[in-house]
Amino acid sequence: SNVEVARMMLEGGARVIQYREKDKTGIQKYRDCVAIRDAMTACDAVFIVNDDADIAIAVDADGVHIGQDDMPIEAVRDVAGDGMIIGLSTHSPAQAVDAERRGADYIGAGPLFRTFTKKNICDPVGLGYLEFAVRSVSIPVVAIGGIKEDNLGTVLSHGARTICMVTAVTSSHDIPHTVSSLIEVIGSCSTNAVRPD
Ligand code: TZP
Ligand code: MG
Repeated sequence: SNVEVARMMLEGGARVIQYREKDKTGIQKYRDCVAIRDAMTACDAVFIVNDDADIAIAVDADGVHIGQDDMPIEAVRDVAGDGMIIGLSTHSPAQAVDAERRGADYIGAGPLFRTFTKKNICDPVGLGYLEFAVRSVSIPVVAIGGIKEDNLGTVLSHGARTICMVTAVTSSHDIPHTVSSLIEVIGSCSTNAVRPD
């Protein structure tokens, strides 16, 4: 279940988890999020809810994540307040700059590679865009889309400091071990800091 997977990710040391669920009802998502919120509070980890600002607020999540076709970020900010982290998916340099200007707390940059996790997704945006985003905005840039153990080094070498992985984690037969070894790779990458500051 979502809750079990989240617990195993926490066991492996994940510091941020986003709840992303497209097939459940509001009440099912709310119940999942209450349980995940509790598990994450116990670990002092950051909990972000995808799409549903109302659920994020109701369960006292740390943040909400929206996409380019969702409500404008200003409207989400009005509803969610200044204390809520708002993340915005971006797919181009113009969107990255715009997201920061409009008050995003972090951006997603991707999809970097082909992925089957998300429906109706644009073509891979390329590592050049990741590099642009890391150098050009001062908010965190979350690299996303088709990132696996075998291309993680490449993603890190293009400046990513924060990595989002779905398939690479959820398809594992030992999620805590997979998460902790991925974190070790990320932590040991010496090129993991290209921002000129
Ligand atoms: N947004 C851009 S790519 C993506 C989302 C939600 C899916 C990432 O999943 P995976 O399995 O790590 O490619
Ligand atoms: Mg969305």
